Amino acid sequence: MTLQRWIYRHGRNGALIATLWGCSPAATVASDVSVASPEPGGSDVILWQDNFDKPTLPELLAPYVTRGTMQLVPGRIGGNAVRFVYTASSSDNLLEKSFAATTDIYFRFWYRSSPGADPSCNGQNPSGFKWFMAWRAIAPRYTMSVTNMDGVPYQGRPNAGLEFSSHDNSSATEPAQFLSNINHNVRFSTTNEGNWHKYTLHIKTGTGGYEQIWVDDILLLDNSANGYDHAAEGISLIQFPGVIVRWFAGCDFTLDIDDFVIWHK
Ligand SMILES: [Ca+2]
Repeated sequence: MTLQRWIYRHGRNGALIATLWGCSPAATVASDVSVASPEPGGSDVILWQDNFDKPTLPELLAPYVTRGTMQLVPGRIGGNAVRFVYTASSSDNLLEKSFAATTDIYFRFWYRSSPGADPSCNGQNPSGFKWFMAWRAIAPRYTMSVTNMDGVPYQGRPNAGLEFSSHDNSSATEPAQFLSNINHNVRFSTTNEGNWHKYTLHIKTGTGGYEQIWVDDILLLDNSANGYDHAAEGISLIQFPGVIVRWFAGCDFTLDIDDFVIWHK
């Protein structure tokens, strides 16, 4: 086995060990094992971008259809952000945005919850919340959740607790929900300490389509090798940060959103 192949098989730890041995892995190998989340750049087409740095809440919300209770709060890197206040009277909170139908599309935003935020409310609501919904105009939508559900059909292990998951409602073969198959050590329940975290989603519709989710540049979910069926129609509307499937008293929390961008290659 060549050094490069051995490093590839053993990932970052392999590269570190090789470095400690005095070997110098080639730059091309390092890029193979690094899976940073995509960002718009170069010739990419920005479909929508918002830093939420508006002086008032009405101005901030003006470009969107909205639902629920929102507030203007300090932003991630200065400026402002939008806060969604989850309570018994406001458990379905969202921004909605339309754009040209796109079959290979990327979304990125930053989120910050109040410390200890728990959309399952101590497991009473195992469905969690519909975190990010990506709609086709005619065919069924995608529902990206934060959920305690194990997924149907069973994927061989129980949900680790409020995993980021994916579901193409148009698919007959993809589990609902499809769990974080690459890395479930990073979950909503490990990122709810009150700091900002980055969520990145890539959806490719149609034959050969798949979904990928990163949080804080860590690839959590990738079903590109699974060959699930998907409706061909592109995404043309999104809604987030979404509805709590069942609300239980005593679990109020807030969720802040900043620096949202939608793009395609
Ligand atoms: Ca901002």
